[in-house]
Amino acid sequence: MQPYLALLRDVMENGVDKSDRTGTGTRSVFGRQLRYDLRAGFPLLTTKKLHIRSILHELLWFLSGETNIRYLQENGVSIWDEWATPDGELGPVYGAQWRRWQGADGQVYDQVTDLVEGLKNNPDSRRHIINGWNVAELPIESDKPWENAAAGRMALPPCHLLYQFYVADKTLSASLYIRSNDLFLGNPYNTASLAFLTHMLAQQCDYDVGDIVISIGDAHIYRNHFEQVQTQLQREPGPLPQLRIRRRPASIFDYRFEDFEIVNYEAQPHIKAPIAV
Ligand code: DHF
Ligand code: TMP
Repeated sequence: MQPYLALLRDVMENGVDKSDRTGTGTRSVFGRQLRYDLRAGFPLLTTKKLHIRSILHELLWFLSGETNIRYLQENGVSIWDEWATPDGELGPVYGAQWRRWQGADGQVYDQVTDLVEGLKNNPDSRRHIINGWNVAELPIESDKPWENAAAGRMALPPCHLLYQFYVADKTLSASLYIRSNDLFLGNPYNTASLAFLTHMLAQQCDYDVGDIVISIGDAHIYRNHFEQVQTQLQREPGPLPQLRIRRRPASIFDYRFEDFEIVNYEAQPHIKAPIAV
């Protein structure tokens, strides 16, 4: 996780102080890339304990096509609570675009099913993509996420919006574009989530795992996270844990939370930080 810690340092030292939609204020840089070799271990932060439950349930929820936070709440995950309507709606966010992209032709497109088919049957393709940036459903009503969701639009435009996969030598790599990244809270979740998804797809297609590459547009640290970032930068990272998947589910949609086991995750204590809404 050295590239992550180096990026935090880069932003603190070279970033520009900016105002932002939430009124919190950030320090940010534009255009950075982080790369992790999944063969070297599972890229979970060791300088701060992460809530693996939240990360995994969120990913299973995306894959199910759900966009109501009910499933998350039933599983004790509260990471999307602040953005939803009182009914738990988030509008057509990730799950909707991944599984049910509504074409102008009236057709409904399941990008995840198509992706798995493509990875299996046409590995050399340069078109293994999942795109969350559906222009017709972006929020336009308001700066308040729940007001957009109530109007049937996305509560937030997708942050992790473009996934691309690559197969060479029977090894699967993944690349993700994140347009806006909260480096202290969001980025460690985004990295682990992409790593889980890459392992699952590789298992389904009988490939080994290769690299994950994360490209970030606006890479920022919120002003009210500066102290937490300094604490983290004083810590020494430890060895990475490993992922074990206990069985091979019938499809990419059949994974359950209990199928995943993270072994040897020895992280330093959690560091609390307020989230900007
Ligand atoms: N808004 C902002 N300002 N930053 C985000 O990272 C963000 N992420 C969203 C939605 N909106 C966002 C979705 N992902 C937490 C982490 C990721 C996330 C939402 C919330 C978070 O609060 N993490 C806490 C622990 C919470 C938990 O897992 O129960 C943390 O300390 O990591
Ligand atoms: P924005 O829509 O004004 O860019 O605000 C979204 C904020 O949420 C921004 O700080 C980035 C952060 N974020 C992540 O870093 N990762 C995520 O996965 C999500 C959903 C949000």
